[in-house]
Amino acid sequence: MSATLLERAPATTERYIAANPYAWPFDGDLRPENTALVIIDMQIDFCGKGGYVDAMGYDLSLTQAPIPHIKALLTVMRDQGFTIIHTREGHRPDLGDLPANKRWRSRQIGAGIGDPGPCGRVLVRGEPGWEIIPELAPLPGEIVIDKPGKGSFCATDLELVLHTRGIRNLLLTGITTDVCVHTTMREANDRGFECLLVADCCAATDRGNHEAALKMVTMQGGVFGAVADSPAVLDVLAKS
Ligand code: C5J
Repeated sequence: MSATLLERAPATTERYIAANPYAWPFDGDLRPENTALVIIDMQIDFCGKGGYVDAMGYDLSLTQAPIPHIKALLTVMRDQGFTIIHTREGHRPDLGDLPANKRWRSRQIGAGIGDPGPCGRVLVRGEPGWEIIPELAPLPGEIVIDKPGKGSFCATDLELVLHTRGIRNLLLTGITTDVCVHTTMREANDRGFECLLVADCCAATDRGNHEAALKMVTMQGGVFGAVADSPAVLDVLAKS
């Protein structure tokens, strides 16, 4: 992102969310016009019975835990006219965008991407397991980004969509904290976006990894942005 988006004229009313390690966003310019809620990979494959994460043997209660918190934030941010962006990790049915090493690794752990499973072919676009869970289903008109990798910017039009809408701030939610959420946050931060990771709206397949991912963000004065819980966000939004 060009420096000009960060250097825009300051908002007439500054608003800050209590966050770690700094009150977010850095300049208090928090408005529906310049801010998006990004909900990453809340798909059956990552938090539903019979999906990819279940097939790998991880505890689904971990990746299901953020669902009500995301729902609450989504409801308020929809009502207030913020941009809502959903992402889905998945591959073309012909697997032409699935690197051989990604497929090989997934087969090592018994959840071969592209192979048949209880929710259809694992992580393949159009299959039941690839769908976003009904509780968080996109509304007509909301942006849905299909991505073949962990980051939301690689091989997608997300950056163009954000620039076109004048979005500068991103609230990041979804699963998993240490993989797709973190990769997206790092990619966004390097592009100049101001990022907030909403901790209780994220989860990993391992509790320690979730905690470590949160801590990483807060180093160096907020090396990738800042971390807050959803009540702190809702508190500020309630005052608007
Ligand atoms: C993973 C994701 N963990 N959505 N994907 O493979 O984080």
